[in-house]
Amino acid sequence: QNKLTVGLIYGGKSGEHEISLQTAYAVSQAFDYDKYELLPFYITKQGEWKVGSKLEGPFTALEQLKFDPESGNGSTGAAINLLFSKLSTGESAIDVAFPLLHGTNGEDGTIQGLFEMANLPYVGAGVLASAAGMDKVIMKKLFTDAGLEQCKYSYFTATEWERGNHNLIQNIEKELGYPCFVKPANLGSSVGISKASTRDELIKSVAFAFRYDVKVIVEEFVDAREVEVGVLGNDEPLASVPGEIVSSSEYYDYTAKYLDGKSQMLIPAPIDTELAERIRDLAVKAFKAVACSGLCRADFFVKKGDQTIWINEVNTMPGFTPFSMYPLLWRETGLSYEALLDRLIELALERYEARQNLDFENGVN
Ligand code: G1L
Repeated sequence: QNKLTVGLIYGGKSGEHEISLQTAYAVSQAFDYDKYELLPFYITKQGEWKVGSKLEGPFTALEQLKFDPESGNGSTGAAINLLFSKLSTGESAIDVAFPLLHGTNGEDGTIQGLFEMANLPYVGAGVLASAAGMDKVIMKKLFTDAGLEQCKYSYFTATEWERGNHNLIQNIEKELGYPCFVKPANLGSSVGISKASTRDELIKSVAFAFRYDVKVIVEEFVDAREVEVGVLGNDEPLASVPGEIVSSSEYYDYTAKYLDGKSQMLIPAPIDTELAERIRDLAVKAFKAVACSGLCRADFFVKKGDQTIWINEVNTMPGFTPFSMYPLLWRETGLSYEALLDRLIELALERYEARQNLDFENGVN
């Protein structure tokens, strides 16, 4: 038989454990089982790996993803042996890895590194882009280098702050002003973010953010619309139509989906074609700026007055249920959830092949 075995890896130690399980469930529903079979890998909240048995069809209940004691193998060793079987036996248990999780504590690129070591194709961004996309400061530096406009920001380490924060505070007040947003530099956690409107609040906000990372970034407040674009591809990535995130209540007469009750998605974004085209072009530039492959969601601010477009961030691991922004943007652009999964796997295999053919991959260099 010539079906591709997809290693679906989900769960994990991060706060997004449950979201990951729900996403893996939805992804399992959407695979074409004439073409693929699934080998599920579940990482518990404690970080243990469990491997299930091969699936010729989707999960039928969410509980199945954690495996019952009889059907799942609860040993991390067994799971890792399967993941590394290409190296140990020459025969690979999976043809392509599909990770649906953040790396440990948000420091990403880690799971991608594991696939590199196992010599496996994998869906989504590589080590470098995953790691760069997880660090707001590194990401912003790459955007600047690519000539993308963005908000003003300041950053410092815990050590620098403790050594003396007087100059840092003065600089923030002079360059950014109030209100400003204080965030842990690593994007892994959506926690630790707060808004500061006074010097007192700034000091409290910084202390709060330092609970989640040793590096903190402060961003100027931007009064803008939030517009997001899906990017898909490797060398020559394509951009989806843009979508807009709006705080609810003001808008209800668009075909909108609720995110969490507080905001909603407008797909496509109600903006004129010329602006949409400029944003799509910038989304591809942002993808390339972080050396991305596979996919990312590029998030922009569009300033309310002059419609200046600022890059906010790229997310190499965007929400990925059929009701999340990224898949919905592609659906609106003409690519169904099912077709999106096919394309992502195709891109994973293409990237792997292209890199396989390089001399250094074969030990020549
Ligand atoms: F593999 C992909 F396609 F690149 C991929 C990987 C991870 C897409 C989306 C995600 N998203 C996430 O892992 C999550 C943090 C939203 C949890 Cl499901």
